Amino acid sequence: MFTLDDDERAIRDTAREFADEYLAPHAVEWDQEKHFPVDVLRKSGAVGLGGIYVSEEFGGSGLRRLDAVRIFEELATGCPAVAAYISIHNMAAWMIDAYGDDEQRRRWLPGLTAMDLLASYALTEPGVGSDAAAITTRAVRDGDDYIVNGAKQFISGAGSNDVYVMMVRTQDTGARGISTLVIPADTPGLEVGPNEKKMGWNAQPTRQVILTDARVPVANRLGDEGDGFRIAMNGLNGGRLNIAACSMGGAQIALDKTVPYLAQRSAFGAPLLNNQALQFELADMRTKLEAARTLLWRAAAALDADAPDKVELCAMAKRFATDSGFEVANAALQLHGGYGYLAEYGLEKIVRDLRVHQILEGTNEIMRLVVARSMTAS
Ligand code: FAD
Ligand code: 2MC
Repeated sequence: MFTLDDDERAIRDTAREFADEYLAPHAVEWDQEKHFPVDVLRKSGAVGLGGIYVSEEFGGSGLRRLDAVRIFEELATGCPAVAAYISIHNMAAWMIDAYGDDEQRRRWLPGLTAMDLLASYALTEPGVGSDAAAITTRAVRDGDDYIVNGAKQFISGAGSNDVYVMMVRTQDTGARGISTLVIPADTPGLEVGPNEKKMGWNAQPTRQVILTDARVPVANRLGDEGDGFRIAMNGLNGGRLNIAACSMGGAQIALDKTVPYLAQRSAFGAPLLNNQALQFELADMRTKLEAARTLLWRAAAALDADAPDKVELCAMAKRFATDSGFEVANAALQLHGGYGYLAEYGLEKIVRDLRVHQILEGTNEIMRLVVARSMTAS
């Protein structure tokens, strides 16, 4: 698992070349201007990044989760925020591939894998985040349609996307009363709120989505009524790995910038890099990233193998890699002194982007809850 073969290296290198050419040169500007680079997303679709683990039959790249985490790490070296949006899009596309019927897959996947269509994942609501089984957005059956009413909060890509993979309540039976609908963004009755002002992730929009008597065909439901929570959670297992990988990429590039910086910056008559305290800090940063990457690849392999412990391994990897990634990026900023705090050095942007990875796709407290439950369940 730890020595990449030629194919695996080629996949990883292609993602890095994409990041170097199309993401890194613009990342600071996109952050400052809150620009969502849809043209670049379309380019990423053209090189197979729109459906990384979607089956090839419907335009996907048919790769493994293990390939995906390597890809997202490389993409995030260019811009964690854009890489993370691509990861959410991939999660939504995979849910359609995994739980849709052939008609649904034919209808949505070619556009999604090419990234001609952009997808969002809509679970969270204004009053419901961690306790996802408590969602209240309601879909009531009316002939061949559902009438959907409610609101979704913090929806990444909303307002610039084409489809929502949305979790809605169809029965008052907790987790078992949730269904998943694919809702076109231009559905009458679906409106979006203003782009939220955020600490990071400025290169992708975050908006509230409000549904008022939105009519959605029953034919747009993935799986059966009541399958929605399971579909949402299975999507998130892979999503959590990808977000973890985005933390790795952001932190790795921050570390990569730090070593040459300390070598060329002098204080007290010598390069800062000569200072053993700082060398030890660098050693700890690298060790943290290697440990996190090792766990991440192990969890990705478990998901590929559908191993019985995949859920808790994905949660462990998400928690550990996003905490480690943030700590390493923040340490890199510190080692750049005052320059680390300046936007043009790119480090403060990475720190701001990585901070939210400890919150979304399941907070790191919820990841601990998932791991603890796996240890204490009878
Ligand atoms: P709460 O659930 O209210 O939690 C508040 C605090 O309490 C947290 O620290 C939490 O960890 C802690 N807590 C809660 N329950 C427990 C417990 N049992 N034990 C210990 N601690 C607990 N959601 C989507 O569906 N789609 C998206 O595209 C999306 N994108 C996002 C983008 C951004 C920029 C942000 C900030 C959020 C996004 N989210 C999205 C929402 C995100 O998943 C939620 O914010 C997250 O799941 C936490 O929910 P909450 O904000 O309601 O916090
Ligand atoms: N994978 C597969 N199945 C899962 C699962 C997972 N990760 N987590 C739970 N399930 C199943 C579970 O096995 C159970 O199945 P069954 O009924 O067959 O026994 C069912 O789902 C209900 O699970 P629980 O009994 O554990 O449900 P509970 O309500 O107690 O807790 C919890 C669930 C807290 C783990 C879940 O609500 C959760 O993950 N919350 C965090 C929400 C979240 O991650 N939001 C992210 C939004 S997306 C985002 O942020 C983006 C940026 C896109």
